[in-house]
Amino acid sequence: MRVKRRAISEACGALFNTSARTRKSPLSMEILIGNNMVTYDTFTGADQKVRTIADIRKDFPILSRQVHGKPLVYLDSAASSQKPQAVLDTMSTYYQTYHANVHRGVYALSEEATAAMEKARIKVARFINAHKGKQIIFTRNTTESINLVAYSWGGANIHAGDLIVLTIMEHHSNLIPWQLLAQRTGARLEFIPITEDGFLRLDAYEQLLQQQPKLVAFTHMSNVLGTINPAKQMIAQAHAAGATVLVDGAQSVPHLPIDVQELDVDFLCFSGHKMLGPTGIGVLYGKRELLEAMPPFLGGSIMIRKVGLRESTWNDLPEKFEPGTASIAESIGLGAAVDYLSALGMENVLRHEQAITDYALQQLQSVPELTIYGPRSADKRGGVISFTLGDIHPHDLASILDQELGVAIRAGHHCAQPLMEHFDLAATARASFYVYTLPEEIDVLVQGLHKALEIFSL
Ligand code: 7TS
Repeated sequence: MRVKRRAISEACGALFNTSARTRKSPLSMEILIGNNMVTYDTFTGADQKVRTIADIRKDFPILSRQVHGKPLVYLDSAASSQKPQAVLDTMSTYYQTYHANVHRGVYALSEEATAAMEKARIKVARFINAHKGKQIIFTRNTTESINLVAYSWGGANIHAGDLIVLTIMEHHSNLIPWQLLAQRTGARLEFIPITEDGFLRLDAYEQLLQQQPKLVAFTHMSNVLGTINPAKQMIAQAHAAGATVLVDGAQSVPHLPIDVQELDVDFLCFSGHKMLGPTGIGVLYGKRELLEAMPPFLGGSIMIRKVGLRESTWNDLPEKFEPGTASIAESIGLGAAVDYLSALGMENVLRHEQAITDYALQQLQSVPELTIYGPRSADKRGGVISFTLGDIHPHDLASILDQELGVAIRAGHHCAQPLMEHFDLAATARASFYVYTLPEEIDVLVQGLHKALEIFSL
């Protein structure tokens, strides 16, 4: 199926004029964003140590491999990030030296494993400035965290006729659980629309709030458009209207400094695998009074206090929501990922990604027939760029980039079909960046897009 050409340029206009001023030639890898001088290839960590991106890349063994005989250019971190050696070593050490089940053994190995997992919980709590470790519920991923809230909190609090406000830019993981809840309860769903350049229509949001929704759930950062939504303001407005708020932080927690107390968010959901951690571990943060009042989601194992044949009582937080053997290695690995990101400093992570995104937006202007979706300047978006190239199907584009140049990008609907429909598209190509992304990799992407145009014009 071909991407529909119509509406692409109409909906999104021409390529962006980025706001950053280039100081020297791109090769010098320096630009200004706001008042801050940003270098593309060096990184001053939270500890004030200056690291080059080349140094950071040495921490990620996979980045030195080749694909189709070319150095790997990994531009799909929004789908899943790569892992530093520290995370791999931490998990391997656990398996090699102190693996045992947690929260049940009274012997040394089990106690060591339990202590390591609980330490990781505290690290995650500090990373997002949660008040207590017990507000961090370990799940498998963002999807499971949202389902937990929809099933448990939603089942207890949402009734027929209640309104749930979402946005049209949600990942399916922050849409389907609410559809299922609405089907079970008879609740109503309404959606905040977006502007042409991919911002939420806050005027429409205000109008929806006048209908006094019970819940507002939105993504902090769009995995398609890169738009960073004004979460703090939206949460305050929702609270003023009496709504509870869930924020899908799958794309924001890995890339922006997050302070749940400052945001005053009720629930925040995110995944370890997108923030340098392993797969199979996700987080639900919740306000304590909400989590304590919620009934269990899944039953069995250590989520109980006392079990009878016909009824049981529940454990305290966080165990009430963590039945079954935990993802022990994965939670400890997530703790190591949080250490790694904290040493870099999340302000610096954001700054690097804005610099790389800005560079990419500039360089992509050289590609004819390219249309980019989303906000027009790097300081209003995260490191995700979705685009279409003429009539070339994004899957063809992704295959050419992979086979010709070893570039990994994602193509498809990005689990955001309603958003695709809004733009009258079947699919887009998407490049996404992280702490290890080099400007030279953007150059290879641009080279690949020129090559694809050549191939398709034959
Ligand atoms: N929410 C957002 C905003 C996401 O980007 C994703 C995954 C999810 C939820 C679900 O995360 P999971 O860890 O439970 O799978 N996004 C993508 C993506 O953009 N490409 O692959 C996965």
